[in-house]
Amino acid sequence: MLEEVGVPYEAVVLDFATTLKGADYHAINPMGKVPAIRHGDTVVTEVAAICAYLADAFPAAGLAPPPLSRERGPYYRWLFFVAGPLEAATSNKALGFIVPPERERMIGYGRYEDVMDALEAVTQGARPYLLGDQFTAADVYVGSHLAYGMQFGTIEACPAFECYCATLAARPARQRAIRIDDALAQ
Ligand SMILES: N[C@@H](CCC(=O)N[C@@H](CS)C(=O)NCC(=O)O)C(=O)O
Repeated sequence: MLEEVGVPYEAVVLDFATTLKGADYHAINPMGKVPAIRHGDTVVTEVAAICAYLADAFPAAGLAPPPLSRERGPYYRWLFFVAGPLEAATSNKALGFIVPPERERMIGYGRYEDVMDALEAVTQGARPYLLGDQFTAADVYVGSHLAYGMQFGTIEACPAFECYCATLAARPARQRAIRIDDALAQ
């Protein structure tokens, strides 16, 4: 997302066992989890919120539909869908937590299969992005979850996911971000 925004930023790399759990970082995110961003005095945590915040804070990058546009509907819909139902469904599946059928009504995502079907339908309809021609922060977030999930086996690949993710993978910002991550991982 930061690469898509295209403004200079400083990355602070934390260590899982030490600095991530230290007092300095807990003052930023009491959850002791990454990522978090600081923009002036504003701190934002939660990836979906960070993406939405950055898109609004840097409108020149064109990463969100205009505030009063009806396109804000699907834009928020898919950001929140992934932060809630998809994240919970894939985490539970990866850990082997099975929701008994008679309790599906009390779980926000209901059934893992329904979450996947909803995402398959929306990615199948992407032209080529979720909102049509305009690439937005929702594509950054939805696409990252799908690509990561397929890579690590928490999401089963299907042609619609693969085609949508291939479009996103071709973006120069995405390629720069991968190079930055890979360099950090060495
Ligand atoms: N709800 C958070 C989840 C963040 C998250 O899962 N962070 C993991 C990334 S590996 C983390 O920091 N884990 C380290 C830990 O909990 O110690 C978000 O959307 O940003």
